[in-house]
Amino acid sequence: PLKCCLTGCWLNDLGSKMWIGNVEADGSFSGEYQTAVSSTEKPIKLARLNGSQNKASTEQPTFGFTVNWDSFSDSTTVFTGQCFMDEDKQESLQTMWLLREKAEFATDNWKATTVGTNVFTRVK
Ligand code: B9F
Repeated sequence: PLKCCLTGCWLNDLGSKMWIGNVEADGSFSGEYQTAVSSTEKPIKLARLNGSQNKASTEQPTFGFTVNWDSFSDSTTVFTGQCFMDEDKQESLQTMWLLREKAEFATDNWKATTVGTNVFTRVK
Protein backbone atom coordinates (compact mmCIF):
# COMPACT_ATOMS: atom_id res chain seq x y z
CA PRO A 1 0.00 0.00 0.00
CA LEU A 2 0.90 3.65 -0.42
CA LYS A 3 2.11 5.63 2.53
CA CYS A 4 -0.55 6.80 4.99
CA CYS A 5 0.39 10.18 6.49
CA LEU A 6 -0.93 11.57 9.79
CA THR A 7 -0.21 15.21 8.94
CA GLY A 8 -3.27 17.26 7.99
CA CYS A 9 -6.96 17.70 8.82
CA TRP A 10 -9.23 14.84 9.91
CA LEU A 11 -12.95 14.38 10.64
CA ASN A 12 -14.35 11.52 12.73
CA ASP A 13 -17.69 9.67 12.91
CA LEU A 14 -18.90 12.01 15.70
CA GLY A 15 -18.14 15.12 13.65
CA SER A 16 -15.04 16.03 15.68
CA LYS A 17 -12.19 17.67 13.80
CA MET A 18 -8.48 17.56 14.40
CA TRP A 19 -5.41 18.98 12.81
CA ILE A 20 -2.01 17.25 13.02
CA GLY A 21 1.23 19.06 12.22
CA ASN A 22 4.50 17.63 10.90
CA VAL A 23 5.68 14.27 12.20
CA GLU A 24 9.23 14.86 13.45
CA ALA A 25 12.18 12.54 12.78
CA ASP A 26 11.69 10.90 16.18
CA GLY A 27 7.98 10.22 15.42
CA SER A 28 6.58 12.91 17.70
CA PHE A 29 3.79 15.20 16.55
CA SER A 30 1.35 17.76 17.93
CA GLY A 31 -1.88 19.38 16.83
CA GLU A 32 -5.31 20.67 17.83
CA TYR A 33 -8.56 18.82 18.56
CA GLN A 34 -12.08 20.25 18.26
CA THR A 35 -14.58 17.80 19.74
CA ALA A 36 -18.14 17.89 18.39
CA VAL A 37 -19.51 16.36 21.60
CA SER A 38 -19.26 17.24 25.25
CA SER A 39 -21.87 16.99 27.98
CA THR A 40 -20.50 19.97 29.92
CA GLU A 41 -22.29 23.37 29.97
CA LYS A 42 -19.04 25.14 29.21
CA PRO A 43 -18.34 26.11 25.60
CA ILE A 44 -16.12 23.69 23.70
CA LYS A 45 -12.65 25.03 23.05
CA LEU A 46 -9.77 23.82 20.93
CA ALA A 47 -7.66 21.29 22.82
CA ARG A 48 -3.97 20.57 22.36
CA LEU A 49 -2.91 17.08 21.31
CA ASN A 50 0.53 15.47 21.55
CA GLY A 51 1.44 12.10 20.12
CA SER A 52 3.94 9.68 18.77
CA GLN A 53 4.01 7.69 15.52
CA ASN A 54 5.81 4.36 15.32
CA LYS A 55 8.58 4.72 12.73
CA ALA A 56 9.40 0.99 12.33
CA SER A 57 6.93 0.54 9.45
CA THR A 58 6.36 3.70 7.41
CA GLU A 59 3.44 2.66 5.14
CA GLN A 60 0.54 2.15 7.56
CA PRO A 61 1.93 3.33 10.87
CA THR A 62 0.56 2.80 14.37
CA PHE A 63 0.40 5.83 16.66
CA GLY A 64 -0.90 7.20 19.91
CA PHE A 65 -1.80 10.68 21.13
CA THR A 66 -3.12 12.41 24.23
CA VAL A 67 -5.75 15.16 24.17
CA ASN A 68 -5.60 17.43 27.19
CA TRP A 69 -9.01 19.07 27.70
CA ASP A 70 -7.74 21.62 30.23
CA SER A 71 -9.03 24.53 28.17
CA PHE A 72 -12.58 23.62 29.35
CA SER A 73 -12.56 20.51 31.55
CA ASP A 74 -10.44 18.41 33.90
CA SER A 75 -10.59 15.27 31.70
CA THR A 76 -7.93 13.62 29.54
CA THR A 77 -8.34 11.31 26.51
CA VAL A 78 -5.74 8.98 25.03
CA PHE A 79 -6.18 7.59 21.52
CA THR A 80 -4.27 4.73 19.90
CA GLY A 81 -4.70 3.48 16.37
CA GLN A 82 -3.37 2.88 12.90
CA CYS A 83 -3.29 4.92 9.71
CA PHE A 84 -4.61 2.89 6.73
CA MET A 85 -4.51 3.63 3.00
CA ASP A 86 -7.20 1.70 1.11
CA GLU A 87 -7.36 0.61 -2.56
CA ASP A 88 -9.03 3.91 -3.57
CA LYS A 89 -6.16 5.87 -1.94
CA GLN A 90 -8.53 6.94 0.85
CA GLU A 91 -6.83 7.32 4.21
CA SER A 92 -8.48 6.49 7.50
CA LEU A 93 -7.39 6.42 11.11
CA GLN A 94 -8.87 3.46 12.99
CA THR A 95 -8.65 4.34 16.67
CA MET A 96 -9.71 3.40 20.17
CA TRP A 97 -9.79 5.86 23.06
CA LEU A 98 -9.92 5.98 26.84
CA LEU A 99 -11.49 9.08 28.41
CA ARG A 100 -10.53 9.75 32.00
CA GLU A 101 -12.77 12.00 34.07
CA LYS A 102 -11.66 13.40 37.36
CA ALA A 103 -12.89 11.38 40.32
CA GLU A 104 -13.35 13.30 43.56
CA PHE A 105 -12.38 10.31 45.69
CA ALA A 106 -10.42 7.09 45.07
CA THR A 107 -13.65 5.22 45.88
CA ASP A 108 -15.12 6.73 42.67
CA ASN A 109 -12.20 5.51 40.59
CA TRP A 110 -14.11 2.54 39.16
CA LYS A 111 -16.46 4.80 37.12
CA ALA A 112 -13.96 7.39 35.96
CA THR A 113 -12.73 5.85 32.68
CA THR A 114 -14.78 5.25 29.51
CA VAL A 115 -13.71 3.51 26.32
CA GLY A 116 -14.75 3.87 22.68
CA THR A 117 -13.76 3.80 19.04
CA ASN A 118 -13.47 6.53 16.41
CA VAL A 119 -12.77 6.37 12.68
CA PHE A 120 -11.21 9.50 11.16
CA THR A 121 -11.16 10.34 7.44
CA ARG A 122 -9.03 13.00 5.81
CA VAL A 123 -10.57 16.40 5.08
CA LYS A 124 -9.36 17.51 1.65
O1 B9F B 1 -16.90 15.95 27.07
C1 B9F B 1 -15.72 15.75 27.77
C2 B9F B 1 -15.88 16.41 29.02
C3 B9F B 1 -15.13 16.08 30.14
C4 B9F B 1 -15.79 16.65 31.33
C5 B9F B 1 -16.93 17.37 30.87
C6 B9F B 1 -16.94 17.23 29.41
C7 B9F B 1 -14.46 16.32 27.04
C8 B9F B 1 -14.52 16.04 25.60
C9 B9F B 1 -14.36 14.56 25.35
C10 B9F B 1 -14.60 14.24 23.89
C11 B9F B 1 -14.54 12.75 23.65
C12 B9F B 1 -15.23 12.28 22.38
N1 B9F B 1 -15.02 13.18 21.27
C13 B9F B 1 -14.44 12.52 20.25
O2 B9F B 1 -14.17 13.02 19.14
S1 B9F B 1 -12.87 12.14 23.49
C14 B9F B 1 -13.41 10.62 22.81
C15 B9F B 1 -14.60 10.96 21.93
N2 B9F B 1 -14.18 11.26 20.57
C16 B9F B 1 -18.98 14.67 30.21
C17 B9F B 1 -18.51 14.43 31.49
C18 B9F B 1 -17.39 13.66 31.37
C19 B9F B 1 -17.20 13.33 30.03
C20 B9F B 1 -18.20 13.93 29.31
FE1 B9F B 1 -17.03 15.40 30.31
